[in-house]
Amino acid sequence: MLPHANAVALKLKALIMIDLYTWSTPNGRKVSIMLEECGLEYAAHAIDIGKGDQFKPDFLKVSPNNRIPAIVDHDTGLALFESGAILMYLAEKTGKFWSKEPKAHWHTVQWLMWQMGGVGPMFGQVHHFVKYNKGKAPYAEDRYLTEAKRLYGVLDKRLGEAEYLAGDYSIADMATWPWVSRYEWQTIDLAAYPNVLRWYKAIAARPAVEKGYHVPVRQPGIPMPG
Ligand SMILES: N[C@@H](CCC(=O)N[C@@H](CS)C(=O)NCC(=O)O)C(=O)O
Repeated sequence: MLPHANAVALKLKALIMIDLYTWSTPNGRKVSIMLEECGLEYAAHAIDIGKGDQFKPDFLKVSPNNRIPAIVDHDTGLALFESGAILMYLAEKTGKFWSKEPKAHWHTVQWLMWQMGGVGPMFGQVHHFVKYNKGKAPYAEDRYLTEAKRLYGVLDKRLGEAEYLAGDYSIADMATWPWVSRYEWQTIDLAAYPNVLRWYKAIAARPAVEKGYHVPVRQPGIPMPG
């Protein structure tokens, strides 16, 4: 490489503070939305989980659980997997979207854990059984859809009390919203959950959410109930 080109490449690398390894899924979008919300410089690397990219040795060095998303922060040298941990890390790094006021701080953690332990795994099972394997396991379809509807009810109740999960818009909303954006896959009518619908539309209208939604591959637009 020419010395000048070398210098340009080095400068570009310095600007790209964070490498994001991701795919167009709810867990991946949590992190691209947060990066966009924080205005951090990042490079998105597509890990096509349909083609098995998550099992490639280079990716496993960053994410030994063979799942997206994962990041490498060149500013600190830290590599991280697990979307909830990444959201907390980025919120702490930037001082954004995670209140330091104790009550709001712990409510953010509480709703983030609710998403990580409840919404993500349960809605994921709904996608597996109801969308992709319909008719093969009626018991599992019913079990996971019933649980998803229970979780939608909990979400609707909370959003009837507060504008966002922890009061102000936070990493807890960024973790939950991408899963709700798959409401069609879940055969869920958002009109049945009016507070969720209000919250869903408000978040969808944020420019950073629109940008983060299309990382790493441009998709048809954000699903929007009529
Ligand atoms: N708890 C993990 C779940 C990550 C996860 O399940 N990622 C999926 C895509 S949404 C994946 O990479 N799947 C690849 C596989 O199952 O091999 C997180 O929140 O980061």
